Amino acid sequence: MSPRLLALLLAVAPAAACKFDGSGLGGDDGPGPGDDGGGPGDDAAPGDGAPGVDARPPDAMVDLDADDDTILDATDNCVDVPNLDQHDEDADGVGDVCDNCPHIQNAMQQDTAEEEAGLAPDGVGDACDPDGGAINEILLFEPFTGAALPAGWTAVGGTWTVSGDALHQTSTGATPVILYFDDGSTDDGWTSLVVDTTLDVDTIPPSEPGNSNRSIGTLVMYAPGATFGTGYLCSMFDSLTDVSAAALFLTRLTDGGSTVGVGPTGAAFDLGLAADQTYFTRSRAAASAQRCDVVARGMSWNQTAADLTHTSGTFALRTTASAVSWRHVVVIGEVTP
Ligand SMILES: [Ca+2]
Ligand SMILES: [Ca+2]
Ligand SMILES: [Ca+2]
Ligand SMILES: [Ca+2]
Repeated sequence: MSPRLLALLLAVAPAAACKFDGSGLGGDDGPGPGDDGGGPGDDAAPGDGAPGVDARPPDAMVDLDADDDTILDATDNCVDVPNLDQHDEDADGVGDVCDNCPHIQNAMQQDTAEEEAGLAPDGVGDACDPDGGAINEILLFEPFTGAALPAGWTAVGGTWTVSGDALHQTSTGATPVILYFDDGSTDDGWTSLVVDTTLDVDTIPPSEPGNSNRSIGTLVMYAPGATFGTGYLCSMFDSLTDVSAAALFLTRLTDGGSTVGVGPTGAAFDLGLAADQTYFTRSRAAASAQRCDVVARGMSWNQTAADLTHTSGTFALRTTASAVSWRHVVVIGEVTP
């Protein structure tokens, strides 16, 4: 227990002891349970027969701060995991560090999706579990609470800053800009990676020559390259000059800036990509199947492709001609039992 907390407990001890008297609040007013005297004040030794209220026996003391983070259990949003900052990204009353879906409100923390498959709960809540038939794990939760890019993030073009509990990308030029994550881990035990983001579109510039297309996407299984790298791009795409071209694309990005479409060629969605809107996106890539969802729009695209040649665990955020703020990024890995 911290010295600060101990001091706090000692300061409140006389008031707490009164509760054991049972004869009234506000000092010692006569005989009562646990009271052996009748005089005011508190004597030090339990059961000593001296006037006054006996001190509480040590074994009756309750640890009011189970995780010793100086936030008492009664108000701690993670009772068993120290979290002095009490940050609660999704405002569901459960602190980030103990929330089994830190980005989706699920105050009940239900985790029963694995039951049907005869598996034990995997610690990923039903509200965000990509597959109850597999064992998943939240590999990374980045709420961007600091004042700078967290460790492991690298920009390829663009201006990226962190402030106000979000990551901001403010470049709106026609050239794609990328921010990728790589913590140096080479764990390839995962059969698929899921990347969830919640983002706010801040600005989409008016149509300009060479700047008519705008897109916001996530690259999964990303590997940096000489130009833009490789990976599967789940992207919301919109065009000011051709509304019918607005689409949700799943594309295989090849280094050199070109893409090989594996998404809905010719299938147009009215995406309505616009400023002042919030989107929740989920991108998923496995060795032979990819999926792209923009949940807020009820849109998704599945693709089976066998051309995946890299299994890097890294991922990236990518935009073209759009200023965007990401509230958080969550990466969930999956192991098929
Ligand atoms: Ca605590
Ligand atoms: Ca929460
Ligand atoms: Ca939650
Ligand atoms: Ca689960």
